[in-house]
Amino acid sequence: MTGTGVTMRLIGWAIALAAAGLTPAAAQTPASAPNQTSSQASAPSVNVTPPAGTPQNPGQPDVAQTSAIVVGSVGHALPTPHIGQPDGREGLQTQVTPIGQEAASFHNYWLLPLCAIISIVVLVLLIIALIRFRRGANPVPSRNSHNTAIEVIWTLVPVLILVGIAIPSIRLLRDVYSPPPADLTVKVTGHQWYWSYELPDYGVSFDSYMLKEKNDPTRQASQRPRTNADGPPLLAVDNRLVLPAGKVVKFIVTADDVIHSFAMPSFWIKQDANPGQLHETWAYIERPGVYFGQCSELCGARHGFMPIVIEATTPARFAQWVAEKGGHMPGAAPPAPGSTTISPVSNPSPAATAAAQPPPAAAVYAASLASAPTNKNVANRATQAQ
Ligand SMILES: [Cu+2]
Repeated sequence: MTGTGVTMRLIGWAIALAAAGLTPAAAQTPASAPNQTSSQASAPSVNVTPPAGTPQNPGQPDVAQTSAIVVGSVGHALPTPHIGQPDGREGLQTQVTPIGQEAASFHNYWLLPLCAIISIVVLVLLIIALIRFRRGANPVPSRNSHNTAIEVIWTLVPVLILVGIAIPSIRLLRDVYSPPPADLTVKVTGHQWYWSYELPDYGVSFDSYMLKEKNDPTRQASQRPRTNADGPPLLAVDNRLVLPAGKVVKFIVTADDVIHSFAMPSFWIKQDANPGQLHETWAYIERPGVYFGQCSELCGARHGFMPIVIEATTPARFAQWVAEKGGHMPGAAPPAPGSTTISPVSNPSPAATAAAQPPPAAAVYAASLASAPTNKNVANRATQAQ
């Protein structure tokens, strides 16, 4: 018995040591991620000079690896505090889609109070029963076995409560699963352990990796470290998905290895990404901003290190980002092979950098709030589409 216990303990230690050896180092090296080269090539890295003749990411613009990031430029907008990221508050994140607002209202102002009221009522009834009908106060027990009025009440009240929950709940489900016509489509693919995005109508596709901390021993010299301008630790990525605000975006979600989950808390999106299957979800992002999410399905050793960052911006800045990614607007001719795109990120000349300086993020944000379409716009469009 003792010998078996020692053997099992040794096996346990061996497994733990093997896992420790694999997880931080081997499993986190980009060698396990076949498309890291393309990610690095399209990511604006700092102080990296690839050796002469090194093939850059074919099919993507040849982005200068030595270029510095213009903080606030498209694809690098500054996150807004308390929006689109966890900030220590209890409860749900601020919702920036009509579906999210509907769901959050349902949760905050209907489900949660109802749960609280039911709990309190049941607790009070229990306390009354314990005190009033205790043995000491009732030496001769009651022989009642029926009370028609009470039986009708305790049947009807739960039925009414369930109907009261079901009506707004089914209405929410209907709204989630009857999206308005999409303005653009994004294919999202989960990989171990990064995301890739494809905008087929715009000729844009790229990979998105988490930015590691400066002092992270697993970070390679070619990998740009995270800064506060990128976002919170473990949530910032090298390549954000940039989308236009005020448009209906359809996400086609899949995976190429194991099950992942595409989750954006501030959009009310959590969609499993299954290999071999396409799932659809959608968002109407009401205002520009930087929104953070994570893979929400346990998908392996680095499950916690595949964040999602969506930057919603104005249509003009979205078009600029598409051009920087080597894409084209729908209907426009794709760029000629080998042509270089001028962009604030890929062209680090001082004049271009100065010209690319964006308006202050706060001003863009304030302007977007003033002109943000309301929930009704989407609802009307959905109604018209039916
Ligand atoms: Cu995952």
